[in-house]
Amino acid sequence: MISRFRSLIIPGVDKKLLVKDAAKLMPDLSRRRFIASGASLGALTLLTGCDVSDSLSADKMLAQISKFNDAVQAAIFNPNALAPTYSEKDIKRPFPFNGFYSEDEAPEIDGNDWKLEVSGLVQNKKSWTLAELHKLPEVSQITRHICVEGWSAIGSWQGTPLRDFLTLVGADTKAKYVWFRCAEDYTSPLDMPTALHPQTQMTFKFDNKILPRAYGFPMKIRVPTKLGFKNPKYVVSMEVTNDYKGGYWEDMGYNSFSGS
Ligand SMILES: Nc1nc2c(c(=O)[nH]1)N[C@H]1C(S)=C(S)[C@@H](COP(=O)(O)O)O[C@H]1N2
Ligand SMILES: [Mo]
Repeated sequence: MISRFRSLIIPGVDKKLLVKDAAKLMPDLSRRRFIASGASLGALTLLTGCDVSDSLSADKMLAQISKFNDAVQAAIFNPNALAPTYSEKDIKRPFPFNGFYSEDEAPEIDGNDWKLEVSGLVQNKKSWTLAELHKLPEVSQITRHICVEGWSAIGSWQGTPLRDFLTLVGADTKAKYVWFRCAEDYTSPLDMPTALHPQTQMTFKFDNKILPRAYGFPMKIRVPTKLGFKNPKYVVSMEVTNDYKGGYWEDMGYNSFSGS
């Protein structure tokens, strides 16, 4: 639906001006972090919790930013801060699809053949079948997914906390990154504190049903404290590493930080 070439048009809002105005209102540390993360509309949405889809919420966003103080700033940049959660009625149906191709070109994976490769700084380097992964304890979250391209939507995801899986495979949690590779060669590095964040999830279901092809069957990583591009879908391998191996969007200039 949305390609990386699509320019974003919000009725009544000049995106560039809004981002500029918001940056001006921020305290120094926030502004530096915001600019380092790419100063996108998505990052603004993540910082303020406001969804800029019209001029009304743009005003709300600026009001929110102008209320920033040191305490708010500390909470925003605390790696343990929880992303807000929502209720059933807030879930967006149908949930938007996004990829660097259209939905009918999304990878089609046979769950019987698929395996998750676990490698790098882990004690147990075995590959996992889908049946094995489905036996892991399941938790549910209703959180907001925020895309750097300027849209956001609330969804419901079920799966197992990534930190529990990392413990299970004996990962070196002092390593710097968990690096994900996807079926279509999309890649994304996740910093270890975020990989160990309580809401970061190995996701197998969307809205309590097996993850549809559009949203990353058979497995995605749900990271509600980061922008959407740091939520890899169609994951085929997970490597625990101290090396920064880059990622699809990261290599195009989006800062790897991209989140709280
Ligand atoms: N493998 C893979 N993962 C990906 C992408 C992609 O193109 N390929 N796009 C990212 C981006 S930019 C977004 S916004 C979300 C979209 O997830 P959704 O289709 O579930 O809304 O997936 C992220 N993960
Ligand atoms: Mo995105």
